[in-house]
Amino acid sequence: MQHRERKPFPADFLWGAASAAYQVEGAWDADGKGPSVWDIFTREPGRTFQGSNGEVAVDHYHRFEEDVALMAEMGLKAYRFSVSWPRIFPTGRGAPNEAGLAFYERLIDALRAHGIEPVLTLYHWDLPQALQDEYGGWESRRIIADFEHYCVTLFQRFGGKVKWWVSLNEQNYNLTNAYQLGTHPPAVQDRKRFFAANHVAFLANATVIAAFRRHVPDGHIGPSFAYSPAYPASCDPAELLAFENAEEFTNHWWLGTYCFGRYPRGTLAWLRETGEAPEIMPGDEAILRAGTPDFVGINYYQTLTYTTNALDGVTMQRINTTGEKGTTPSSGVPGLYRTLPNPRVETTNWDWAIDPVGLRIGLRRLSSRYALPILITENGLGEFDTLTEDERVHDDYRIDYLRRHIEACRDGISDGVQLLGYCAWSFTDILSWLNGYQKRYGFVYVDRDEHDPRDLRRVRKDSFYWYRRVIASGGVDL
Ligand code: BGP
Repeated sequence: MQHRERKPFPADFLWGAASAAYQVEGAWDADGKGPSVWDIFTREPGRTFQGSNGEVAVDHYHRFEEDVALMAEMGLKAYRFSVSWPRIFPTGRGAPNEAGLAFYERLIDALRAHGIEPVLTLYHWDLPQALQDEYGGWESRRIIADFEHYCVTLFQRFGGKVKWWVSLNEQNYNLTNAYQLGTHPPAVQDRKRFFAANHVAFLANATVIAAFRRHVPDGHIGPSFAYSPAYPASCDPAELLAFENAEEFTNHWWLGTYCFGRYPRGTLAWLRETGEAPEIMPGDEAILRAGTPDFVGINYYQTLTYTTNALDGVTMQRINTTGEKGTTPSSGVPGLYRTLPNPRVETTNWDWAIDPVGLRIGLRRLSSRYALPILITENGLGEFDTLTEDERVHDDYRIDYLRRHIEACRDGISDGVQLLGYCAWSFTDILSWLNGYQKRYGFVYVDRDEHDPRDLRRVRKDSFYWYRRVIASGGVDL
């Protein structure tokens, strides 16, 4: 579609930036916080890039006022952050830790004092270790009640001040890493257990959305989904079919279940054939149907291109976590699909396709199929940055990436997509789960590396000033 005149961004568009507790806060055992699965996992040798962890991270826990002041200077309209469950319930349940709640209250109040809308993520992967030990975390239905208790505690405490909520962050990506690739805790490689844990996560997600309606009736809630729209490698019908398989299995398996409250039938039939389907108990579908979201949150970084994969073909492979370009292997599911590099698009040093048109395509696919508003909860460029001697970071490559993706948002809006906002990933530099501190995303540089937290000084990058102009002009001055 080529429009003679494109629509503007809406006046109340949420121009934002995002983060996650484990990646920014540090203070891993401060003020009564219990250990999360990531606190323990990162101590095991070989799990993360150069053994990096979030014990200090960028010390946002102690420096949030400075960070919020930078957000205000930038003119940010929204800030998406996550609450660390073990900060609130050190062992996952029981009586809340008031010091943990008080920290988030101070953060929320500081944001609101500057007119910045808080977007609160309930779960961004830092499960209390106690629940992993006690009943296997997401593998047990017992987590549903504990997760609901934790979420309702936050709804009751913050529901009057926070109107935008994200339920689970990237259930698809997190659990794929945790139960297929073995690269997130609990580092299992078992597809049957993967689909079982994923089913429990769906039930937990729907349960808290239903609870949210009772506690925060004027709020909005939805999951954040890691959306990599699928492309076929060619117009060969066999490759078209592989692409359809990928779009169904890697995207609509989750989005369809969230939005319609039932599993896509074809996908479920295939998993029954392979013996990997989750056990769906009487009443489960009613729970799923009663907890559908107000919006679809998407984390968009790249498209993926697919070709056919034989029944004895390639399996899932781990991603590039070093920044050595061209080291990502083909990854897939035998009998369904496997990935290929897309020769038509550039890639980052971590081999992620840079594809703003893919964002527009993805927005339209979801908008047409699910007829819900969409909130971009993450989009950004992870790259090496250089701090110059005169304390600058000339990240023109990041500006270029963001500009083209924001253009794609405007195209999507012009195509009829109801886009609520855009949260760039990330505000400050942060810990990348598996890639350490060298893969940077922020508008604000933080002076530290994998081994040395140095002084954690904040330095505004060129992209900081650029995004400030974008926001001030309502997305006109790109
Ligand atoms: C998403 C996560 C974020 C963030 C981002 C960038 O999957 O929700 O927490 O980490 O991806 O990924 P990475 O850090 O691997 O480059």
